Amino acid sequence: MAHQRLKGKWVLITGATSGIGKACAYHFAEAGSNLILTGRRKDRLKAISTEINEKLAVQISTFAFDVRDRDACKQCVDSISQPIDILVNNAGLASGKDPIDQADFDDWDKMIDTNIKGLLSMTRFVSEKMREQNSGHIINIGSIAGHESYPGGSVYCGTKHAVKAITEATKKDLHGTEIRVSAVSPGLVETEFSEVRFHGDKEAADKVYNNLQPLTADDIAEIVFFTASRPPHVNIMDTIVLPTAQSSSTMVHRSE
Ligand code: NDP
Ligand code: 8X3
Repeated sequence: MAHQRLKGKWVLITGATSGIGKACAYHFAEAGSNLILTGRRKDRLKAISTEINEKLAVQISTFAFDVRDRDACKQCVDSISQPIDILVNNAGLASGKDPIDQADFDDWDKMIDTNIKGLLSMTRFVSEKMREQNSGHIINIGSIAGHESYPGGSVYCGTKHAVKAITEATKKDLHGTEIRVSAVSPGLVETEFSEVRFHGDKEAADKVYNNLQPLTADDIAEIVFFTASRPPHVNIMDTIVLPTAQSSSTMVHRSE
């Protein structure tokens, strides 16, 4: 039944070239949803859509652009003629984990421009269309870092707290319409996230997931899919999902 609800729907996923976004693409395609996949890496977008279409006869459009480029966001949304039924605002990153007095300004700009302003641009353009069609669902990927802050995460946590606030305010802005607005807020998920955070330092990235069972991108995609596949009168506001071995941003149990 839940799968039936999403058959033939058009789902726009930002950051579909890796991790959670990519896993979402497969989950929605398996339910028969059509996909609009975006991200900066064009080769990956092509490879993922080819792989999905080898198994599943869904329609897939791809748009390679940087969500920090507002004009490119607008061009992407303007050029989609189908109704956008679901927007998964997933593109995002952590860059660096330095304390506030030592952090790099470029890292800050990247996180703020991508996680907040990129998400806002996509929401701005897509929500305008959704209001016209009086339907749609915006699902923002937040984080446990949007609920509690940790040392070295001042700006990343700040951006994810912003995602929480934006999700709540967007719901209120669209009050009285049929549009749903949700967040999914994961803890530790093993993706390319930590490699990006530590600027390609694979050893530092691997340490994050050492001696614990982290969440997988699939675990989160299932929850995004669950959120999207509720009946139209059900709006899940936020779901915090942690690995069993994690009890807060900083409490992580590692087996010896
Ligand atoms: P990945 O690094 O595996 O994926 C990030 C995705 O975002 C990639 O597809 C990347 O595509 C895209 N992206 C990054 N910057 C931009 C940009 N400027 N423009 C367009 N696309 C961009 O990490 P995750 O899958 O883990 O991260 C996805 C989301 O989940 C992020 O918002 C992250 O903050 C959040 N999250 C992750 C957690 C984790 O532990 N992994 C936990 C909680 C939340 P490309 O490089 O091709 O542009
Ligand atoms: C990603 C999870 O704990 O590294 O949002 O902030 S964490």
